[in-house]
Amino acid sequence: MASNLLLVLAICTIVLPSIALAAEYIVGDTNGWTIDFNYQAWTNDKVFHVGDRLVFQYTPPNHNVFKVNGSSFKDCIIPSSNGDALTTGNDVVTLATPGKKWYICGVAKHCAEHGQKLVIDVIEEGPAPAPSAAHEVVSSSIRVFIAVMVAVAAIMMQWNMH
Ligand SMILES: [Cu+2]
Repeated sequence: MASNLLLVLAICTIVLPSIALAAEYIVGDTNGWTIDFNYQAWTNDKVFHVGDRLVFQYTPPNHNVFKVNGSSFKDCIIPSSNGDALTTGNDVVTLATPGKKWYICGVAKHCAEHGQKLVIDVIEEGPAPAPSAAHEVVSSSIRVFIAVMVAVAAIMMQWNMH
């Protein structure tokens, strides 16, 4: 029991920093993935990094998600193979590579007539230089804090045993 706790704390020490560095974005926030929403404005205050995740939330089959190229995005050309669409209504997309990513809804004229399209620019893994330093400080303080907690817990358990 006591050693289980230590194990959990040790795992947290390793895992926490990586969780803190990857962000998850609900596309459109509480509006979700829908028609007549300004996704361009939604992206304005956001910086997307490799490793971050997008979550498209909607009620299927009202919408779906196709990842397309720039020209298909511009002209709302829906891919012919429906198998390429994400359709769960809670579609998680991990941003694996840097560069522009384009997403459109393939249902009816949602893209062409209702602006249900999203373009983002994903930048290289790890935050830009300045924020990076801040993140590093934060995550290493968390690590130190947890390490201290583990040490304290270990000492307290020893006291209890003897
Ligand atoms: Cu749609």
